[in-house]
Amino acid sequence: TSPRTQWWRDAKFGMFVHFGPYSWWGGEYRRVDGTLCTDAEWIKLRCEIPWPEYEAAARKFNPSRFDADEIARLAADAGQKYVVITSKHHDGFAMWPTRTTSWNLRDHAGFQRDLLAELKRASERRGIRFGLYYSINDWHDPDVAGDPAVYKQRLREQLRELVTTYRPATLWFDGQGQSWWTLRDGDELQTYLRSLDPALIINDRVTKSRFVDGDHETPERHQNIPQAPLDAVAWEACVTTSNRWGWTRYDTAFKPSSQLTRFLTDIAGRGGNMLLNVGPDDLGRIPAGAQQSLRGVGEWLRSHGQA
Ligand code: JFZ
Repeated sequence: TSPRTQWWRDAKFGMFVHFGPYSWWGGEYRRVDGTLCTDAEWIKLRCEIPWPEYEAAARKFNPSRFDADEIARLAADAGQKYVVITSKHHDGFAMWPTRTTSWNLRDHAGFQRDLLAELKRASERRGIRFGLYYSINDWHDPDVAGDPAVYKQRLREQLRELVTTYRPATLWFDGQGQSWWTLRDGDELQTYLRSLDPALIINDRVTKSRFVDGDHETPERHQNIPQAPLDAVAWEACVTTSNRWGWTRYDTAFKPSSQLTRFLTDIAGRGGNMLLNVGPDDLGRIPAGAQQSLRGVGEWLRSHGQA
């Protein structure tokens, strides 16, 4: 409970946004033999899409309907106090115009706008803090397999760009469970990031995860409600509005606001934060069902004097 993390612990409720070239596929990949393979942000790996094909699709990725003002307004209406958007997911595609690789939204897809800058501006204008998700693992970068030391240097440079350009309030790491990513790498990265911005809030997946492999799984994980951690440990449950993180055409079962409100009060009541995910579609629009669920949570919060 340090003053540095006070705003985050007070925030209780944030918006998670999974958006990238995987969204272009809408969760469906038609194999050459005509069969359909479905996934979401893991579609490249799970459906074994060849890189040339995935890269060609990413060129067509054109999120022209991404409306940062609308997203920030939705978050504000829902009672959310921070947003965390994917700057780079496991497919390695950078959603900002990085100098470290052309595998990014501007150079590869030819999309000129800077969506991260737009969302930061729109959010902060509404008093909502801006945060970034970043995947340590990177399926696209050849140095991950070839020379991890070179990749780690590039990763550091990407994060330097992100922290100095967008000044995120929080960094949400993921994809840390690779043998080449050691506890020491995570510690060193954390120290480096704090040298760039001492106020940064960084999640535990920079090095380790609360969840460890064992002999059995704990069912809470699948409901996205982790067991209550030790007292005074800051924690955050991530939950998605539907059943997937990235947008898919088939995933239309949005959780009703009553369910999301129960999750939120349960999590907040046990001292945690809830990071509630939306997956914008191929053009960048938040699905109507997700919008409706979010607004319902906001209405409940307001009717109980909580927002
Ligand atoms: C990871 C990603 O692989 C996934 O695509 C998504 O971004 C999600 C938010 O994070 O998936 C995980 C990682 C860890 C756990 C569950 C899903 N876990 O520890 O239970």
